[in-house]
Amino acid sequence: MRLFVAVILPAGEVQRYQQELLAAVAGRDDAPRLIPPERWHITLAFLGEVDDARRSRLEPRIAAVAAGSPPLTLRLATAGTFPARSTPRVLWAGVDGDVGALLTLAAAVQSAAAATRIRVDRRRFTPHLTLGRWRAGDGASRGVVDPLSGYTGAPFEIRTMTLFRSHLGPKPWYEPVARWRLDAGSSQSGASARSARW
Ligand code: 3AM
Repeated sequence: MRLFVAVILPAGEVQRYQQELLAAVAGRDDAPRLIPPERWHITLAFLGEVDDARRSRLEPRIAAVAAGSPPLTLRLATAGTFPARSTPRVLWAGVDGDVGALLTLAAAVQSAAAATRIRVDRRRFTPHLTLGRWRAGDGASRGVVDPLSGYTGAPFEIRTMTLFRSHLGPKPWYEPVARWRLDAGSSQSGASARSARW
């Protein structure tokens, strides 16, 4: 199965940013194809195809990472495209706040995957929320970023991280298959990390 680890945003912030996004792209011919808000997430590690045996060795390692990681406070801020200079393919919203801790968390998840012999792409990790994608011939332009670049959202807390299974196809969807609490600093770390598993 195709897996990735990500954090998701509170519904209130998703709703608020969706308004912002729709206002920014409404009526524009150069807008990307938007990702439905129910699929919005901030990827920590893309794991690719993982078989059941590896997944069962991976999960306790990720649980241990979560148990040792503090909750994070983030907010959405700025926007950009990948690639940054040539024809854009991906429109994203940036994050600020506990970005150092988010990078540490992503590196720890990637190490957990590597320890399970899952090959992860360790290219420079830029935390982002993918909002939309352009396909070749879509008439993409970076101008869509301008109305979003001044946005600074309200701070929100990230208290969990999620292992998603990615189902590809005409209507791709992401199935949460495990979720762990970010539990460092909690008085009952070990126990609650285990009970948070589903
Ligand atoms: O959160 P975003 O949208 O940045 O782009 C895919 C998405 O990231 C990424 O994993 C997330 C969930 O699908 N992804 C998909 N295939 C990938 C690959 N081969 C990949 N990331 C790296 N390498």
